Amino acid sequence: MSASPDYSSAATVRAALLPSQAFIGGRSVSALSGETLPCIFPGDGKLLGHVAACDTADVDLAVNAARKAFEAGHWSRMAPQDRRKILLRFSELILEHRDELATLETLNVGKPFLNALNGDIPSAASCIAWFGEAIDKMYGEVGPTPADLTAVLTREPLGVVAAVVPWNYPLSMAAWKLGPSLAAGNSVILKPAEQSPYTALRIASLAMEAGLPEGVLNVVSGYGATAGQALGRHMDVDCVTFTGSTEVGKLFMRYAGESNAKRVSLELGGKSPQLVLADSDLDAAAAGVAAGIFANAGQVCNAGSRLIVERRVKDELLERIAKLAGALKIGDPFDPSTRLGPLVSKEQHDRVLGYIDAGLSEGASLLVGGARPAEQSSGYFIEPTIFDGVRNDMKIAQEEIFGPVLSTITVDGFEEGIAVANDTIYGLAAGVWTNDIRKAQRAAKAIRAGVVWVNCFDRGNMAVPFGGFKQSGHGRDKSLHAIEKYTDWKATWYAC
Ligand code: TXE
Repeated sequence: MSASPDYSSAATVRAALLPSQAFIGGRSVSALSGETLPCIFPGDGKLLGHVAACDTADVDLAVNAARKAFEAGHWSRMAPQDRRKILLRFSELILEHRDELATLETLNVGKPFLNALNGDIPSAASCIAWFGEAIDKMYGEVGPTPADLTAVLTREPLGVVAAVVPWNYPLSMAAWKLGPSLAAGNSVILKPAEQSPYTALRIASLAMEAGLPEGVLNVVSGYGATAGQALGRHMDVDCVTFTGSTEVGKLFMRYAGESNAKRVSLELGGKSPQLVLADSDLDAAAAGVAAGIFANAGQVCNAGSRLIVERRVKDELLERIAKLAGALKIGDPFDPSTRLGPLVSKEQHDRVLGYIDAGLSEGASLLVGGARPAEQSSGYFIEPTIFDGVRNDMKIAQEEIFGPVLSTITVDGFEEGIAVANDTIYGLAAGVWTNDIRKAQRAAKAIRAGVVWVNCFDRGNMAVPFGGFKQSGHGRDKSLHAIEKYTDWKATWYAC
């Protein structure tokens, strides 16, 4: 990186703080095989350190520890009021370690430090607190039965939950799974992505410090094909909750079918449309579209990666989005003025450049960006990129790029816009920009997606569910609906 400090040596200074072991049964442990995996700082591509590369044998240990803890009942049968206190303390400890966790997150994935500090970390803490607060306010049910019988419906934890999460929001995604599954009384094995294990490993000991009994939260760092697959195929895991690619989500359904028919919930990829109608406020739409594709360098499952715009305002809108893209400062993620950090890995960098090439060879026209920024000679940076003249059957309109690349498709009117918006295998999210209330409502009803934002994008809070239609998955994170993923209803009949 040009004229910027050498963060891999800064990281060496902090090396003592970098986690390196998995967390199983309440203890930090190396992988039984002694194998490790490397952690790289995406800002310069240099090695930070190594963490345990767990495989089937370590996963067995973690599942045994989790099962033992579940059966012991210290957590699973603890009064919800007491679980609440521990989760609230856990949330506080995350906040107390906010600087350290944000540093780990930025070192691992290269996102701007201020985003990690003010976004990812507090949002993970508030998620844990939200579910802690919720759990002692949820009631069972009594069935409508004849007078000689009483049927009591109770929500029971499932047992052992495996949470397999990605690298784009490592701690937040972990919290979305941990909050509701732990609150409901389950034992959990968290598998962070191989690119981003640090914060997951660090919070395991914070959870213990908060009072979580040993074995209730285990963290197995490792590769997907080994540790991830071992969890998916394990006969004693009751549920997998996954966020990641559609391809791997389908594998988890297969693993479940080939093992113990465990419950699987999936939050997968997307190709979210941003439908901008000619009557919209173009300044607001441009700001929403730019933020929707360039935030987190486009590595967002609900990134608004397909701009579908009415012809008569297309040029005007693109001019504004291009101006916003040009103003984004790219560079060192620890610099407070940086808005666009690097992509997470060399693999992801190559993949996104490959999509840019595909766009060019399929005949789309490159309006801005399209390459590594000239000033960044190392690290995995890509300029904010806008394609015009995209057809919806092109690769860059159909496949999830997961980088700062916007594909613009021009339409002649509302109906065509809706048809194009829905012409995708995905259905995670969508944005609609219009000042016509009727069109807004018609669009919101017609678009097949789990989340539709009207005249805004990527808004949310913990009380509102998030998840997709179609091949973007099933099951919902956040809100009380998330508890449904980690509990089963038990009907108990009493004869009177
Ligand atoms: O995801 P993977 P990758 C999309 C995005 C991105 C692409 C590839 O388009 O470009 O996926 O990213 C674990 N069995 N999303 O390869 O592989 C893996 O270790 C069991 C969208 O990083 O899906 C990690 O913990 N587990 C997404 C998790 O799956 C396996 C976020 C996610 O990794 C496995 C991330 C296997 N065979 C990527 N292979 C979103 N929805 O936000 C991998 N894993």
